[in-house]
Amino acid sequence: MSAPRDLDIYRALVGSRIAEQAIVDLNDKGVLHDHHSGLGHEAIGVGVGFAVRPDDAVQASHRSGMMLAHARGGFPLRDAVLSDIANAYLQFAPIPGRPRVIPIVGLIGSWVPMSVGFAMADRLRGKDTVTVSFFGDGGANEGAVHEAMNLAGARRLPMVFVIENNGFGLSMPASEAPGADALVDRAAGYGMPGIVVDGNDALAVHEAAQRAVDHARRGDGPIVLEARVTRWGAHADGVPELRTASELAQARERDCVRILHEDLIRRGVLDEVQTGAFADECRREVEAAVEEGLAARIHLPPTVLTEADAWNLTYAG
Ligand SMILES: Cc1ncc(C[n+]2csc(CCOP(=O)(O)OP(=O)(O)O)c2C)c(N)n1
Repeated sequence: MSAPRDLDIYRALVGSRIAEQAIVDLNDKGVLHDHHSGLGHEAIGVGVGFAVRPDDAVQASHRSGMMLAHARGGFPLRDAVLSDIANAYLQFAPIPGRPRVIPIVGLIGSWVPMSVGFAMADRLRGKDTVTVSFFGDGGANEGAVHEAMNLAGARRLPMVFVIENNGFGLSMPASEAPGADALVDRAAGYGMPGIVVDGNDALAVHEAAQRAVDHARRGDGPIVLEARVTRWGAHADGVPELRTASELAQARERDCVRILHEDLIRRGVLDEVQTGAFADECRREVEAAVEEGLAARIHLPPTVLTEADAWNLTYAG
């Protein structure tokens, strides 16, 4: 274990938490809409973000975009926050010097085949890069994901499939949706190995992600990383929370920030003064970014679609 790296991971985790909370607060106030909160998921994006190189192609899910972008470096908190607030989509802009990102699309799981295309293209170009694609336990049941994973297995592509298993696909509990007990067990069916990790433990995620990325990079083919985690809030705005208050409180007990904080304090890598300084720095950066983002925001009128609009927009012409 390297103490400086662990501190960097902690700092990225704290920054991601503060930024994510700021976006959630703006949603609660009705300033932003339709955010899929990543609160509780931060250790996955951060842990994986520290395991990849800038020239690796990474496709974040709708939960982990901000933390991944921030953790991969070259992407300060300001830009991560602006990308969520100012309709700027900076995370996906191919800016020189920034880590390579593959965008996602609105249909759950349908983005995964794109990442397989990236891996194939990189191989044809003779690169030694790895492609990482994130999706949830719900997404894991989509046909496009099965096809993508099968092709990656058949061609032995240098890919890591990260399943963020938060136990729910919107309102469908993972206990009811898949036929297998563990999603990672599916890896064998695609001809690849799989690793399961506690998605609330950032260092464990990082260590597992590093093993997975190294496996893919040395030519051993694709691999699955299933990270088990609990999301802290409802699926998204306007979707009722299905869990009881005590289930939610239980979910927050395995807080990834607290787990790493306690570990670093115990090992003498971090002290409370530094803890406060990290949080203050991140808070200042996020507050300034929120102010800047709101001022720069492109104010689109709220769209209320009628049934006729939906029909005409889908089928006209
Ligand atoms: C094909 C498709 N079906 C349904 C939806 C609506 N939808 C958006 S997010 C979501 C849940 C996806 O669950 P999961 O993949 O587990 O990710 P999570 O949101 O739990 O992180 C659903 C059903 C969609 N966007 N695309």
